[in-house]
Amino acid sequence: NPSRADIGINTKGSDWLWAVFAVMLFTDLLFMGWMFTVPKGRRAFHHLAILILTTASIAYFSMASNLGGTPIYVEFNGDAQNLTRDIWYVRYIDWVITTPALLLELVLATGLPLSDIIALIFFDEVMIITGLVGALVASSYKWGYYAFGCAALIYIWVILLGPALKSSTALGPEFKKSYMISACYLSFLWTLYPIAWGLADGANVISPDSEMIFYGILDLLAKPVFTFLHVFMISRLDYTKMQL
Ligand code: RET
Repeated sequence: NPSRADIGINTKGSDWLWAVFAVMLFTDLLFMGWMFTVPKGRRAFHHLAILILTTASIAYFSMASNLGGTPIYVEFNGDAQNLTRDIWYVRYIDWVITTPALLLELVLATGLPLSDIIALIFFDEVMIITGLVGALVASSYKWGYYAFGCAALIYIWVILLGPALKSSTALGPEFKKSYMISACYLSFLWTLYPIAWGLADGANVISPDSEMIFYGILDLLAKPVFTFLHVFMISRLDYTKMQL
């Protein structure tokens, strides 16, 4: 199947990536402007959003320029047929920086104990790095890495639904409400990432172009849309209670 040997993205794919790049950069600049309107002690969540959107802008700049991917041999039905697929490793470099920052956006508004925050960040890193290594492995061992990554994501949910929910509840009903909205939104979106991985880097059943559209929509919802929703909601809360 020669189409499976296609690497890289076509012009349309690249136009889409430039569009995502533009949104990331534009919303990044909006956040910077917004940050200057709030007092210094209330800027932590803006800072996180800015580092998330800056990282995403650079990652999308790379992918739109057809950089940050590399052809990797892939197996079909256990046979090494000398076919390759472009693995976009720049995505994982983006995620290893931005996903811990997204989790911090969420839990720093809950007063979650530091020990739980450390565990959360560690499992997030396990999830992303196993995803990267799995994507670079040609044989079916890649699914072993994927399983470790999924287990780490499950542990993240356990912390979000257990201790983090408990801490936000202790801060008061308005904290609990905004936490629940952000946590449900984030948890739902994050389940779609391993599905995209399974279809793209894992089973190689969707083309890199379709992968760009799938992850691109997810990244827009998980980065600019999430950070704006979240920071708007928590700007109405009493920051002194968060013990930042
Ligand atoms: C991988 C593969 C290994 C198993 C799991 C994954 C989950 C990735 C997630 C990524 C989230 C990315 C975000 C990016 C920012 O916009 C690494 C795909 C579970 C949840 C939110």
